[in-house]
Amino acid sequence: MEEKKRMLSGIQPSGELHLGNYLGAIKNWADRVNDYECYYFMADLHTITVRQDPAELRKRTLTQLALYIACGLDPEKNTLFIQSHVPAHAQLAWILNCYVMFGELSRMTQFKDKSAKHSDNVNAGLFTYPALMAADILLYQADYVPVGEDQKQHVEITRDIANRFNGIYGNVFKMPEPLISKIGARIYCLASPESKMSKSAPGGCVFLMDKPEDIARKFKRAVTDSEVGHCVYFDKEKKPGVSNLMNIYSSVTGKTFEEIEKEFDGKGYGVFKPAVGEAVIESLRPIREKALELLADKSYLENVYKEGAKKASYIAEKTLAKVYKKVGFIPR
Ligand code: ATP
Ligand code: LTN
Repeated sequence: MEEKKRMLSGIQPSGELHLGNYLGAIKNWADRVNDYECYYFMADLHTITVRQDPAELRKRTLTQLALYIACGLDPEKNTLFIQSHVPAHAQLAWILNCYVMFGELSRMTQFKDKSAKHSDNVNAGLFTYPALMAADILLYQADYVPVGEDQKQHVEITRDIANRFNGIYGNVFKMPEPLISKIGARIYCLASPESKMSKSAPGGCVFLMDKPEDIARKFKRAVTDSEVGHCVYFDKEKKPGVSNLMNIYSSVTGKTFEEIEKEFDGKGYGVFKPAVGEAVIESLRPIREKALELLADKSYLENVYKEGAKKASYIAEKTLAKVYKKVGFIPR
């Protein structure tokens, strides 16, 4: 039997998971479980590039694990783990830091954005973040990395690092490919649809743990446009708000843009916006309920992340040992 391809991805527990994370990333992960060998983790090492409250970080990491499972990532079929539980991530990151160039790191848009946003704390970890992310991916010899569009540049630098390393030492790392879904790839903020939905703008952000009435309110207030007739059709340039809502509606219902245009023909935004809200509420309801149920059973979650760390470490340590040998470290 042919071996399954490997898939790996992570999200930082630096804030609560939101609809952008779900439609851009997690939903696609859950859909692929039968065809791939899957590894998903909470990227807690990455989060401290920005100052975190320790108790909050612990709580969010656990909530994120509960939400992964609630979104359909069955721990029996996927390896779910916490990044800091597998020391090989930090160990390989150090090595890869010595194979990535200052100039390459300076060109990363996430570094430019985050250093502008947190100008009081432009630490070295924020700068070398891509070396840690490359380690995350290369340790598992992942074939595919399912992420939202904003992470494509990080997967590309991972490939550059892998290529450079392989060029010197032979075939050590598999070349990973980003996997970006067409529909949910970029969900925009409901309050200012020119920028991506992000936890740092909570007003226009729908969190997976939001109560139904909060979700309804956020959609009713969603910014659209003042075009005469309030017609629902897709035009990203002229109608970013409506196009974003159509994208969300399509992602949660599976309906095509043509079907959506027909459904709301002549009905206006007053009908369209609450309908999108309702569809989102219904698709998130079981996720929120399941997550709350799981969070009430801490020992179950503990068991999941312990098992996950064991399985992940086994693979990660094999790659790390190979790398240590290649660069010339004496085995213990
Ligand atoms: P921040 O608010 O700090 O920018 P974030 O909300 O973007 O963080 P990340 O941890 O950076 O969250 O992203 C986790 C995953 O979700 C990544 O794969 C990312 O590409 C995807 N993602 C994040 N926001 C969106 C969005 N608005 N639309 C689609 N995918 C998204
Ligand atoms: N950088 C990503 C989170 C992340 C990741 C990874 C994603 C850390 N390591 C490895 C995929 C594979 C982010 O900020 N969304």
